[in-house]
Amino acid sequence: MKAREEAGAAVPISAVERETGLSKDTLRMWERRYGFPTPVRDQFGDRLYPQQQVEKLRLIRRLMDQGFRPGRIIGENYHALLELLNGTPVVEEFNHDTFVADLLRMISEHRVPELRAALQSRVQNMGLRHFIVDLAAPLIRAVGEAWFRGELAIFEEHLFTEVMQNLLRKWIGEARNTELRAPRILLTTFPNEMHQLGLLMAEALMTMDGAECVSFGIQLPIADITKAASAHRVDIVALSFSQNYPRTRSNDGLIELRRALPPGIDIWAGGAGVSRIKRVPDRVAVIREMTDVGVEIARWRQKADHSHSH
Ligand code: B12
Repeated sequence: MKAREEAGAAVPISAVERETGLSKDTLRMWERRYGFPTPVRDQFGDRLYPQQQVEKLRLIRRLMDQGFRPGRIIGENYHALLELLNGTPVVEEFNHDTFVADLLRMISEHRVPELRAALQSRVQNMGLRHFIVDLAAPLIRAVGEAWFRGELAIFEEHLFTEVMQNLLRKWIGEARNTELRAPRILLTTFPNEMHQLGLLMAEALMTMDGAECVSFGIQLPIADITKAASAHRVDIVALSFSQNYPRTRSNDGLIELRRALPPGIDIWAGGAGVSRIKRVPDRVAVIREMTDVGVEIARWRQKADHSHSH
């Protein structure tokens, strides 16, 4: 039953052979060797291929006609294959894990200019948005883990953080060239939260989305956040909490800040320290994924437009 449900508009192997030009033998061999395609079975045990997989096979076939080896492209998702086929700037040689491993080596071998150049050229290649959403977080996490395992010394981790912060600030400056408009967002962390990379990454995305950011760096006391918010007439206060930040303190702090801020100012909280909390204080928005920053900004603008038109 399950197999049939999953199959949807699935087709037998002979139809796939006809539609894609890939032989039955090839299809079975790929399944064994690469783990794709993954046909379901009908009640007689024969293979049935979901339409989605047939579509992907069709793309793979077309790329093979252009000279790509199946082993190189079969693991890519549909979207990436489509990009390859359309000849968009090719990311095909790039592997996230290898890149992260290379960078860790540069850090531990103290090759700082090379580290800087590698990060810079990655951003040029994949664009700042992709870099932040897909690569910066796993990279930072890998550095944290290497440090935790004792593979990186504290000074090496500090230097990496410094390099990343300087680059992020430079990229934020460059992104600021676009025309900025509402919302105006205050960024900071609560006292005792010293981790700043998440905040800078969020600031970069917000700036790219055209929001006007006013960052106060880390550790602004709650009373001062309130004062700064009104002095700078911000629409949103955005805070970052690392994994390390005590839950009770973030919760109490958010409640206190919510009480102190005028109701018109929204509070956004992000970072590993809040993304898993179960009970979010009232009228505080938790942003669980970096990619949601754009969604939240769009939602805020929609809300603002709506209230203006009334
Ligand atoms: C660099 C670093 C430091 C530096 C920070 C310097 C600086 N200027 O930033 C220093 C050396 C100061 C430091 C100190 C400490 N650190 Co530290 N640190 C790190 C490291 C490597 C990166 C931290 C970071 O910036 N992360 C923030 C972002 C990148 O990660 P994130 O919280 O998952 O957030 C993601 C999203 O939620 C989003 N996001 C984050 N903020 C925001 C905000 C908004 C508004 C939005 C929309 C989204 C968003 O962006 C991220 C990407 O997806 C991490 C490793 C790690 N896994 O993060 C350890 C790590 C966080 N540190 C850790 C620890 C233990 C400490 C110390 C307690 C060590 C000590 N014994 O002194 C102290 C605590 C200091 C304090 N009171 O805050 C542990 C925490 C473990 C735990 N579960 O509690 C980690 C995980 C390392 C590890 N593997 O053990 N640290």
